Amino acid sequence: MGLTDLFDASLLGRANQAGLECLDNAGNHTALTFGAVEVRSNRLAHLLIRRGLTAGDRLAVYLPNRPEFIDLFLACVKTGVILVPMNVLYREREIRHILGDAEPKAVVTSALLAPELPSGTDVWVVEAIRRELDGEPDSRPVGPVAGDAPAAICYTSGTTGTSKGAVLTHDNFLANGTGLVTCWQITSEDRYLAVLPLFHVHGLGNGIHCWLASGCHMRLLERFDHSTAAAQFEDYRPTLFFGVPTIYVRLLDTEPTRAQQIGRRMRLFVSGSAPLPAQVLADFAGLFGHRILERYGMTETLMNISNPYHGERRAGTVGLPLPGISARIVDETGSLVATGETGELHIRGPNVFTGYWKRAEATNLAFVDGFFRTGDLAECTPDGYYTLKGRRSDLIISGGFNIYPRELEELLLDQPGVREAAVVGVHDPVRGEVPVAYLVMDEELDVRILRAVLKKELASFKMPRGFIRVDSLPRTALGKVQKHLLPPWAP
Ligand code: MLC
Ligand code: AMP
Repeated sequence: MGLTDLFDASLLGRANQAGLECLDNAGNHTALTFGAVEVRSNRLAHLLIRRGLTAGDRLAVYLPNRPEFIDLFLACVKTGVILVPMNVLYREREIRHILGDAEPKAVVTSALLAPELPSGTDVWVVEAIRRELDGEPDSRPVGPVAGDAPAAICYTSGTTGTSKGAVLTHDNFLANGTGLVTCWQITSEDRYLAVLPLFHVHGLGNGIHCWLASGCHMRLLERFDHSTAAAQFEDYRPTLFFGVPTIYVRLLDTEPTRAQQIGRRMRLFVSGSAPLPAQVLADFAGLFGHRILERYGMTETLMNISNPYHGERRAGTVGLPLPGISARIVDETGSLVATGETGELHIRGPNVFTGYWKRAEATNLAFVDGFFRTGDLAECTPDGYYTLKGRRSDLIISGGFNIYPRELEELLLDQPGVREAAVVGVHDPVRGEVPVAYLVMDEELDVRILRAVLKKELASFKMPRGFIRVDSLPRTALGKVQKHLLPPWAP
């Protein structure tokens, strides 16, 4: 069963119902029935075929949240073309890596973002494509796509610093979507306010799939804007919301009477992608009258573990394994740890990806006994609740976006005068963590020049907040940098 079979209950079964509303930053508004979503994606699917794409080809997308993103995702689902979403904050160096690796036939983008793409890329601009679509047929283009066919390649930073493409199949997304709809009791009565970027699995794998699998109504915003967030809740009156912890921290600024009113209409707030501090959970419950449901996932596995909808949503934990998912915690030797002890979390289930694109060795290393090695450390209570206890590898999560220190360190070492570099994550009350760079320099450090150079090479969320000059990096006898011994940084 491919994803269209799952989505048909909405795309065909609710064709005349209002399904989607999109609002961009300029205030433009698009309202579509499920039937219109079906037809728009069918036309685009025909256009892909006419332009020579067939099942298994890759097509990259470099777009913010807008209706064309959804059209493109569905057109790929219907034709078997593999979608390669790219973060719109990525700059040319980061994009070049993904395009070189995934080798897409083209990149679909907007007129505004097109100049960011490396020269020589086959670029399709949505504003230009739109004119051609009117001539395409409204009907479904090709036959069914098999469940084990790849649906998307989602890039995620590996410990090596360069990102790897996680190949996710139709079955992976299907298992994830149906599991979440069931466990979080999402129905066609829900109203889902979507603010997360569709280029990551939180917005795409959870948001879009829960919307289409349940047939609820979705309002899609171009992005989350904390200055207008409360007004969006008041205007749309959602019942369902997915966010990263930074978003919940931002929502704590809402005026109490407005927050209570918003809370009265809401059914469920879900948080994930980064740790939700227990204090934020408590403050949010006090303000909005809702206990946020925290869950845990990864690009490679989609969602794994979730606090229950009914039952205790336990602060600091990510809850219990979702249906069909096995979790285990092992020590350095691969043996299961005793209950309550910390070890590496392994996951097995229909949600787990098939491997990294064109990286057999990395894929081999990522699996053991059929389990995916998440790299996250965890412990489990006797009643089955999992708590994440950090990561085996270096990873900074800032506002829900991942930053691998190694990528920044390699880039810093390429700069003239930089002899050694270490990047660490420092606690930040809003973003969770922010990166800070420690540098051993040959020359005087001119932070302005360094910042200007890095700005061209890095997505904005990866830019170090501080650059600190040190005489040497603390190292172990074996030469490994001891990051915890670096001097503290204050903004
Ligand atoms: C943030 N920015 C964006 C953006 N989000 N730009 C374009 N599109 C977006 N979607 C940029 C801003 O322009 C700004 O850049 C900077 O980020 C901070 O913006 P802000 O307005 O101060 O935002 P803030 O209130 O702090 O909120 C940021 C945020 C964002 C929470 C909206 O970090 C975000 O969308 N995070 C979600 C990431 C996500 O979906 N992760 C899931 C990965 S999947 P500048 O240049 O001014 O600094 C995964 C698996 C799992 O992890 O378990 O889910
Ligand atoms: P990504 O590589 O973007 O898919 O990010 C996946 C990582 O995000 C996981 O390996 C975790 O380290 C982290 N993560 C996701 N959800 C949570 C959560 N609820 N609490 C803590 N960390 C999380």
